[in-house]
Amino acid sequence: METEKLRWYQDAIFLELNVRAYKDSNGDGWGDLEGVRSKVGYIKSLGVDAVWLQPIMPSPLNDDGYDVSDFRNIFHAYGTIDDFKNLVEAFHEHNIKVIVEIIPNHTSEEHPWFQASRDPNHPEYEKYKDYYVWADNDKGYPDARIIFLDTEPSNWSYDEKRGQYFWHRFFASQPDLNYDNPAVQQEMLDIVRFWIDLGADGLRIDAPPYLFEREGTNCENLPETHAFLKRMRAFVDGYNPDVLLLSEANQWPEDVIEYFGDGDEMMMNFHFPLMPRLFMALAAQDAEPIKKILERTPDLPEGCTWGTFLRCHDELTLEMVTPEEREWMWQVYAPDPNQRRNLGIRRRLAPLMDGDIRKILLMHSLLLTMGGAPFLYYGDEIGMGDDIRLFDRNGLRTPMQWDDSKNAGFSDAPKEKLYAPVIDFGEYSYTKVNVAAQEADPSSLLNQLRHLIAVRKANPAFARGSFSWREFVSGKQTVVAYDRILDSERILVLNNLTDRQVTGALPEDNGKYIDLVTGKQIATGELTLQPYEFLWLISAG
Ligand code: OTU
Repeated sequence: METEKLRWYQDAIFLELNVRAYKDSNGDGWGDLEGVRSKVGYIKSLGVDAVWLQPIMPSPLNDDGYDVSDFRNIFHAYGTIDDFKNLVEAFHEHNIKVIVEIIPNHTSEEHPWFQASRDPNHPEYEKYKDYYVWADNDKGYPDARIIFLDTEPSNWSYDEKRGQYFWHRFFASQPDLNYDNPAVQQEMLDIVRFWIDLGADGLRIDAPPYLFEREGTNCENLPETHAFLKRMRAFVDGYNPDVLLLSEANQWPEDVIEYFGDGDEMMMNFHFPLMPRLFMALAAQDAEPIKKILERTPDLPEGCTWGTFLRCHDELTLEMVTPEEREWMWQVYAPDPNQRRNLGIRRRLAPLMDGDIRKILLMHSLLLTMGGAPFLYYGDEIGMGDDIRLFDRNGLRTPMQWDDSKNAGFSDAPKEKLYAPVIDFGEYSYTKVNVAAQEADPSSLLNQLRHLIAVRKANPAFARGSFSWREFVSGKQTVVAYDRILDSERILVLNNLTDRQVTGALPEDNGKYIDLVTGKQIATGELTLQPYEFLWLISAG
């Protein structure tokens, strides 16, 4: 792979976090930018290179900030624009980049544009009347699927004031912007510039497949949408070419590849098809699903990379699997129907792994060594649990568990003022699962992950070496085995997907190996992996 023109994000490890959930600095029960700033040292200690802040703009929070009511300001409980600048400065002092969320597809219904657009008596109606997608009936674009299946009966909703229907791919409180209107396109480019000017090193472009609508199509991945995204890229390249455009197109590999263009569109996209297959492979104790999807994954243009992840703030989406695979995944990982949401599973990583630290680490071994830029989700590094009694995906977004003091050290506010309850029950209670306890324990998940991240960073072959499959047990795929090779660095990775010991043969061709995680020397020949054990072995010549 090309190493000369390596861009900062191609090697980076990212942490996704929700400001609301991280640390409350002023005792109002809500996390805020100052709170995050007080934790920059902790974030640095994880070894991450970049932080993705989930939406921080003003919003009625019907979709947790993905329903923006003002693209040029900060949600009141999180602080001010100055707090944002201070936070960016603090991250930059620690050499950590900051990614801000841009939601181009829709706004909140409370956005002034929509308020003007829906009301013919509004003084600015003429200016904004075509900012959204309006129609006289709800018959248009019948081939577009409904994404939020659990709550939305239709992609159209009727607006009394305007006397027309408006189009929305997500909640009805999130009307879609009309990209056929050049003014809307320009607004979005201006908003991109606004956040770059404030110091953002990258922008996560939310839900890009849905920007345009065309009759007779499913209204996803349209050529017009790609044309606009290319325009955004050209603008960013001209304005500040170091800024990362990270797109979130939840699509099959052959459709996602279009979002990279010829290296002239988005620089990174999440690998949505790979993610569920990591969980499938573990449950099936068979590497086949991973192999198949990587075979279907095209090479990327230069300067581009995949964002890889295990979990995020959304449900573990099963949109990019077959209906049969989805049924099976639900049975295995979401036996309680209440754990299911839309076409996915609303659970965190640790509970999905039955709290088994061996399985949690094994999944991170896959995440950190298969290539791409890995994303961690806040709290998963200590094995936080979820609270499925909370509505929608909120159970995955509970306060960060810092220690075993009041409110898990998240906030000084009275318990009832917290934006969401701290997890205070069961095996994931903050009294048992928290940062302070794990800091003190060298064998904790937190400390083991820190070590794995450090090893991954010290060996660039993990990020950008060539990838080739190896066989460990003849004729069987119970161990995910592959080589990562970069120049003279040659690493063999073995991941035992099973709950049993597996004996196989280490290839003799490389002489001896060093275990990168323990530093121990390993002889070639027969080797037994313990249940869920993984090894990162570098050839020592
Ligand atoms: C994204 O979601 C965000 O991550 C969600 O938190 C928002 O609710 C949503 O946009 C609306 O702004 O559109 O192309 O399948 O991947 O809902 C992907 C689950 C999206 C998510 C999907 C997603």
